[in-house]
Amino acid sequence: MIKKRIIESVSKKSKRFSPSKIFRENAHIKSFEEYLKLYQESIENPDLFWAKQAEELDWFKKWDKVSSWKKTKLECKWFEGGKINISYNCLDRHLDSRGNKTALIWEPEVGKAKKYTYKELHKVVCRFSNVLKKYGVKKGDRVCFYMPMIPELTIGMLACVRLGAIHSVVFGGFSIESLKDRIIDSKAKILITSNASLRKGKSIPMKNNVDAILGDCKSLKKVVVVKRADDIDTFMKKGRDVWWHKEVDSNNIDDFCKAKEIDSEHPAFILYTSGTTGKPKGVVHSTAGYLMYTYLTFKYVFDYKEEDIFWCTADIGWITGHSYIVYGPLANGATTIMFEGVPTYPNPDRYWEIVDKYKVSVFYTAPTVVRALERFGKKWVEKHDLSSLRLLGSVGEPINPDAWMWYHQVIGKGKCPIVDTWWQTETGGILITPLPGAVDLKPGSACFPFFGVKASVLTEEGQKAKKGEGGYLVIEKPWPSMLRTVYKNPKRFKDTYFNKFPGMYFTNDGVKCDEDGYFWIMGRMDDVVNVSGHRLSTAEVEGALVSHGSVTEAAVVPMPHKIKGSALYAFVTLKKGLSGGIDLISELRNHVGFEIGPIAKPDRIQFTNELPKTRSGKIMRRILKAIAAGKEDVGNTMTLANPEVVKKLKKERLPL
Ligand code: 7RM
Repeated sequence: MIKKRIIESVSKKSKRFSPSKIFRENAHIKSFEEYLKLYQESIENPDLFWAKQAEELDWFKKWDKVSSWKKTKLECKWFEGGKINISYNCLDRHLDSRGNKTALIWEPEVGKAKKYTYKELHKVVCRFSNVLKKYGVKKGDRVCFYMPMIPELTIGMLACVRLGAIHSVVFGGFSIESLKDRIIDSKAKILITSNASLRKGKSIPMKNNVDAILGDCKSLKKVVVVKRADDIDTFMKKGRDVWWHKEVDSNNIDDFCKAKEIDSEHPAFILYTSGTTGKPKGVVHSTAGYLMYTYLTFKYVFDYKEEDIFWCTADIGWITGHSYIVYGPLANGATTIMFEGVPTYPNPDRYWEIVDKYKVSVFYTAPTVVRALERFGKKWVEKHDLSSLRLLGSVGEPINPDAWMWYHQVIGKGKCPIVDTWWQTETGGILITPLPGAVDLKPGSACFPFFGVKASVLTEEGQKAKKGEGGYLVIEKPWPSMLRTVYKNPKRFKDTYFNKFPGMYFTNDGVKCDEDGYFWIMGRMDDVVNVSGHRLSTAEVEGALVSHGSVTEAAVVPMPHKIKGSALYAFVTLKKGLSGGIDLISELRNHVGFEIGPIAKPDRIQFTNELPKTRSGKIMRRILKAIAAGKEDVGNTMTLANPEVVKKLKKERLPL
């Protein structure tokens, strides 16, 4: 175990934290020079670099061509001609060397944990693949998951990719309306859900709620239901709904299912994510490139060692869970933890209890969690032995230096490097991050691009920004796990990511690079907001608000929030004759919860007769954002058709 304290060296500009000698010596990449050398190789000769890395995976057939990029068609391909299987790489290939090693630890909210060795996980995955086959699931078919954080979710995903079926996981916290849209868009054949989810020790029905939308989902042939709780009466429609356990445990189901040979570029999964406008888009990820990239980033960013116990606290309904609970860790043969509960139940030391219980060595969470737990004070942390931790990670939003310091000192006891990892649903894996043995950390900076990632900062005009100058973060060339398209919407793929700076991947994040080349991510430049690390679209929330009978117009903006990072602030105008009160506020919040999910409920709703608009009738969200943030100076109001409304809105502003 690494006991030595991290050496803190203070540079003139900002405080830096270097890894301890022991950490460095044991790391895969041991120095900045080593990182730079490999990085340069990966940029100058990407095909050579990636071919070498790809040798670490198991292939049925090796590729003919490492990579190709047709800029005009926006067609990128990796490991073309190769045949591979994600499930095989996550399971079968470990059976000889680590069959009895724990692959998955499932920690329920309350009750007894479950552990699966690689052998056991392989067996249940095979059995469920056979169940899917029995229901006619074939390569390319879509299978939708709407589940709490239970092992069957991981098992089900691995069973899909084993057959080349495309999974689409819908976060269990989204509403059934959101689920319906996603099932319809992807034309899923099968839905896998649970009879209940557990929250604060209570079972909450899930499948019974889902029933309300199933009639509208014509593509669905079967609904497989996991029995999470015994105390819920679950309606099962004959011929359509089946129990997971009955299917999987049936005597007719075989323990083995051969992993299909899948073309490198075959889609592995769709994951819907919020965008600037309208409906969420179905981000499509590939098979070989995605697997390659999550495998490699997991290994280097988390400096993976065979004896590690890795815990990523995300929900699998988000990309972080896909890549760093399921695929990255299992492709490496790691032990990965999946936790069903929340950080504060039954007490605010739940996470630290788990770290202690399983001797977690690498812990990966979001800044919002760090801030929320910091608020409860050190005493909850000090109840537990956290000495197993050797590395910490952060993801989802910029981490403020105060939270970074608390994470570093109180959780990491000053000895664990923190990898602040920047990436997106679309990028499939981590793109900007420190490598923990090689890089001196600056709190709040995601540091440097990963191997093969050509990241740049561009000005509005598309020029390279100067050191210290803010700009747009772009990735100049495809990397293996770049999204391949937006499901059934290539135009949206092009417009969202490749139009602003033709041929380059546009991230929609603002960034600046300092004099030492460190990247500082400044956050979204579009209408996407990160609320407690959950990615939401203000346009979508506005849409939900105006779909309520009493609302005429709505403008939703982010407002700074101490714990959540950002909260949602809604300005709402009502239909003639209506006046807003507490009851309507709670009705509107619930309505948004119903349309999108509880995480999207605005924290504040301010009613107004008018919204500030330009002469051409465009709502000036920039001004509303300043008002919500409580700024005295809201910027230029000259172009407004109704500048007088600003004063009134400022006066009636609702503080947090
Ligand atoms: C992995 C994930 C993507 C957006 C992205 C950023 C923000 C994520 C960081 C970050 C600053 C980070 N996927 N973001 N990580 N900002 N520092 N380390 O979160 O698709 O749900 O969100 O999250 O704005 O564009 S996501």
